[in-house]
Amino acid sequence: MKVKMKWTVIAALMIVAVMALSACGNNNKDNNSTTNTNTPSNNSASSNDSSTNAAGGETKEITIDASNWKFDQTEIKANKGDTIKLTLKNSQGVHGISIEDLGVDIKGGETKEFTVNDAGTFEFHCSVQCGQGHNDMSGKIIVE
Ligand SMILES: [Cu+2]
Repeated sequence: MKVKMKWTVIAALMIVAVMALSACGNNNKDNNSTTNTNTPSNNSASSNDSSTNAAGGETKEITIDASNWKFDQTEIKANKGDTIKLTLKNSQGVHGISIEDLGVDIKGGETKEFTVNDAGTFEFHCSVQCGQGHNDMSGKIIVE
């Protein structure tokens, strides 16, 4: 009787063990399928990000060097949605950059970050009365 009982107990334990294993297997499959459904949604999220980038969203760091009486860059090109990080460096004299249409007004050594959301040509000019060539100090940002 005792031996038979032992075998019954072992058989029962084995059945429980097999069920537990298969239950674990099912759980793993469920976890995997959950991970799999998460992965495509993550991918679509990142593809949304890249489509935002395709529509613009690039950050352009531009340093304009000003001297008497010119800016070293007078034509800056950007795409709609780009962020422009504009720095003015005065290598000679005292100058500023003002882009009225974009609400930008910086002095030498300053940096202004702004986003261009609309296509167009935005003129900038020196904002400091710097002398005889002051009126010649201008340029434009072309947003396409
Ligand atoms: Cu000036």
